[in-house]
Amino acid sequence: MVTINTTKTLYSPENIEVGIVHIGLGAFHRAHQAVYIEKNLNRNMGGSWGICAVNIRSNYQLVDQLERYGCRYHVVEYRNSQNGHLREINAIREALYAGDDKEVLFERLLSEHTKIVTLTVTEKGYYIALTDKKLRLDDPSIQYDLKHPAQPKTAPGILVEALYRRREIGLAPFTILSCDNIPNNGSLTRQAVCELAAQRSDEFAQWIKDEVAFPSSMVDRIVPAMTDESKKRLQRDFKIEDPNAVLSEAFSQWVIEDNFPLGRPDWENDGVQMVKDVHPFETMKLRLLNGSHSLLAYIGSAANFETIAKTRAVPEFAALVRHYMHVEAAPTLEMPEEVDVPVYIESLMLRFSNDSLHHRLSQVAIDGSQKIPQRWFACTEERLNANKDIFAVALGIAAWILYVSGRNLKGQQHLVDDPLAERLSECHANTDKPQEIVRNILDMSDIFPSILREHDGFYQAVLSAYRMLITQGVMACLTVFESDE
Ligand code: CS2
Repeated sequence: MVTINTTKTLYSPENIEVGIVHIGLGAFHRAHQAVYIEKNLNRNMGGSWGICAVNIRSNYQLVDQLERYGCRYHVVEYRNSQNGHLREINAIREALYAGDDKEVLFERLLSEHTKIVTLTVTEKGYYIALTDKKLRLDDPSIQYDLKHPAQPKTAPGILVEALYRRREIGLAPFTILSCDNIPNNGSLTRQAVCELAAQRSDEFAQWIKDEVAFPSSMVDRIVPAMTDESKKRLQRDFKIEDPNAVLSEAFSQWVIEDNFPLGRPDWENDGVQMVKDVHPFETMKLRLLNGSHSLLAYIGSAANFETIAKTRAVPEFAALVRHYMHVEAAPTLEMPEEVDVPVYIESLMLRFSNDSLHHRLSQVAIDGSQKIPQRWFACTEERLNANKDIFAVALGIAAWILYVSGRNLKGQQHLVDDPLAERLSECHANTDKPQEIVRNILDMSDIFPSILREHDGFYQAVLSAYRMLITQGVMACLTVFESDE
């Protein structure tokens, strides 16, 4: 029996002005930023911070379906399998699909009411090279945008064109707020936009640097992709017939650098932490939460587990994750003052055990080549420099190397959803020698920085973990981590 609390919309949605354009409408946006805006509108009984949520390349269906329901949907927040909170959400006032024709989107972006553009376009959506942090000008999509600046395909292309047009008509630029899991996501977005703008003129790029604010933010809420099973569960537990409903954990955090020249919602009254410097929060969350997630995803998949909660429930896996956080990651972090490391780590362990989420390892495993560098590499470099072991990360990388072969230890196949999937798979082609496979992968200079590529200790650590993984299996590899559960 599930205990349900309900929060309903208190304002009149039809009176809400759109002040925010969000690019990247998916489950995460619906269960995170849109919930904060809903709280804001409810508390203020309305306002001008409604959202126009946009997809630019995929997921037309969701846009269409949301529009059919007047953009009203529900979020179910599971504290655990017995307690849930049902929220009605009307904060998204408009859903757009801007595929081949971007003019409706530009109309929105050129409105004087649009003060903020938020983004969840995933790591790869910024077209920034992971190693030198420069815009990937040779990427075919960026090349396309350079040739068709008025009908761009990428998020940076859209932002550049919209800023260009706003400047032409003398309208102050909107603030751009990245909500993706990337360190320094504000400066990274600025880098992408300014470099692309510089292809038009240096003077335009300079104007962006001078006039446009790119605050950084840290976002945190575990939101599994919806499946038919989870939709049925929502119907059963909450009696809602809503194809656009999403479920999430109860926990939610949003830390934002307070830099909004055109104004912003009074988010601080809705639980958002408005701060001067987001960096310690971002790195803490990325390395501890996301870093652990990726470990569970790849090592858990090698052992044939399906969800984060089921994997974390195995004491040896819990020991691995605790070791990774306490020993390999946390000591390399400059933690936010108010955060107590052991308390934060145990709160993550608890969140990972939320079995109501059915958070699939395969979801976390997507785009590994784009995710693991910012989750694992900084602490690894620091430990290698100090001649310290990297058992957990080396095993994580070994399991990821196995994962990108498209097979698990039993030889069962799975899809590798990653922009570099083809090249990663080629590293396994024509050889089954561990030393060659590991070398081929670690030589990929668009993933591994030279400091790791050229570090023999790093290669040896990954190779020995990979050998052990494929010859003795996952559980044998986990014996080095001491279990206390
Ligand atoms: C996960 C994140 O899929 C992933 O890579 O690690 O989506 C994670 O659930 C969120 O960042 C939690 O805030």
